[in-house]
Amino acid sequence: MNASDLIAFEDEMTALFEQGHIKAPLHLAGGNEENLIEIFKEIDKENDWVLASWRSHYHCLLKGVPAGDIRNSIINGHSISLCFPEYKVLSSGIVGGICPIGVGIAAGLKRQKQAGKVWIFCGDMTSLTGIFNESLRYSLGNDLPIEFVVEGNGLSVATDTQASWGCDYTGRPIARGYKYKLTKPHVGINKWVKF
Ligand SMILES: Cc1ncc(C[n+]2csc(CCOP(=O)(O)OP(=O)(O)O)c2C)c(N)n1
Ligand SMILES: [Mg+2]
Repeated sequence: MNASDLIAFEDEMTALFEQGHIKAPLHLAGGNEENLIEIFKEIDKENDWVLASWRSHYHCLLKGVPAGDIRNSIINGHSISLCFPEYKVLSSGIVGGICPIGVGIAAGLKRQKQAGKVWIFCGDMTSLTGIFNESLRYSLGNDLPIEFVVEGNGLSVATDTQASWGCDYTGRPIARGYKYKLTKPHVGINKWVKF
């Protein structure tokens, strides 16, 4: 999957949404294609788990979930929490919801001496919540096979993260991260759709 493939998928979802085929929240990505492609080069498709947020279409595609399966799940209203456990992909629409789930999976992998690790992808605002920080500290303290990747678009919906929190984890050594300018609205396609 290259950047054009990812963008083409989001364009297709935009069209389906506009035509009223997706009767549920849709969080499109855009502007972070190359960042994710780089990070996914490090991910073991077979053994690693990828846990993402409400904006997870790209993550699913890059992990190897067939585009048709993702499309069907989105049409069925699950864009906000796409889960494909058979491909070791989980996501949640709850801010920080994936963090403790990822810690549990990582603890299980370590205890059972299984291959692979857990990748947690979450937004910059999520990285400032208690649940993220507890999960990160516990993982570091217990040397769990887990990586936290902060996806820094600088926004929490429409609130400037740095201006409201006075800090930002993106790129700090404690958690990895990348910065990008989201080219899409937080949710939806900036148009009213009549169902
Ligand atoms: C527990 C909880 N509180 C509030 C929300 C509403 N909410 C959805 S996305 C979001 C902002 C998240 O910002 P960030 O973590 O930076 O993610 P981004 O969408 O920018 O990638 C909020 C507050 C939610 N989904 N879950
Ligand atoms: Mg954000």
